[in-house]
Amino acid sequence: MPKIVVLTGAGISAESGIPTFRGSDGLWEGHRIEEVATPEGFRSNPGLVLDFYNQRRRKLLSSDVQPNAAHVAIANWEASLPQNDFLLITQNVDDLHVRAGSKNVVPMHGELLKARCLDTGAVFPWCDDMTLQTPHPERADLLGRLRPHIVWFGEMPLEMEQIEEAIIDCDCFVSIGTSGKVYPAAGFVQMTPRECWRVEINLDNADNSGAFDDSFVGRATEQVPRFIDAWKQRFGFDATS
Ligand code: BV8
Repeated sequence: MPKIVVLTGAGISAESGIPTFRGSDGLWEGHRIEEVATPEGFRSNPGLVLDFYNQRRRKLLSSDVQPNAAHVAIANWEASLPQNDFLLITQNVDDLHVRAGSKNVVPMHGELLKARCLDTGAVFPWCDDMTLQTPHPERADLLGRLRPHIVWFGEMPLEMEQIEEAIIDCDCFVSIGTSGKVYPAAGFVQMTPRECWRVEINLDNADNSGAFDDSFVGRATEQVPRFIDAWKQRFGFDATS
């Protein structure tokens, strides 16, 4: 049974109304990446960083942000396969893949709807705003000792061992909606075995497009279902399933 690894980036959530990172001249909702997505930025201005993530968390929790047809197509594809043959690695910190029904998901850059204790590293579900006055969920006497459970630049992404184990052994690696600019995710395609089918689905060329065998160019909601049909034909699966 083919082992499939899917890697997604901000492009797969774009049609759900979540802005991509490099869509608008590299600014991130009006901020430079260094000031809002690095440990240094958090240390020098924690209030600004907490507010940046509060804005994104509120937007994610608003009713106008829902999983789109690409998230759903991937979840249905996974559901049609044996459980251990499919791994979805996402660089996104939204929960749209899980809300669409995906099960085997690794959020390698963390999760917007989780908080982390600065002192113990403990992680908690988190849907509210987070400020410097926010009490610790387990220690009400501790204020402002939380950070977003997000992997910032210069920090080690999560579950790298599980990720690398899956990639070096997969028969199909498909990268969806990522500019291929951020490592180590952008280097995953280079770690695939020689006989792996490497596919890129993107609105336009990414920095690492040359490393893929085939490209499906266009919006994820259109191209992901097209790709899955092509995968079913290539691996002899009934296209109607
Ligand atoms: C680390 C969380 C080491 C924050 C993010 C070489 C090797 C290793 C590291 C490095 C290296 N060179 C440099 C580094 C350091 C750095 C890095 O890669 N820098 C880049 C800028 C050069 N990497 C790191 O720091 C990583 N950590 O390496 O640790 C280490 C070792 C030992 C000990 C400690 C540490 C950590 C990186 C994680 C940073 N955090 N996110 C947050 O979300 O708030 S990264 C951030 O950018 C996002 O999470 C996202 O993952 C990432 C990339 O963005 P994309 O998802 O690709 O989005 P983008 O907007 O760029 O592109 C969207 C694409 O979609 C476009 O191509 C567009 O055309 C397409 N699209 C748009 N609409 C659609 C569409 N496609 C289809 N349909 C559509 N509708």
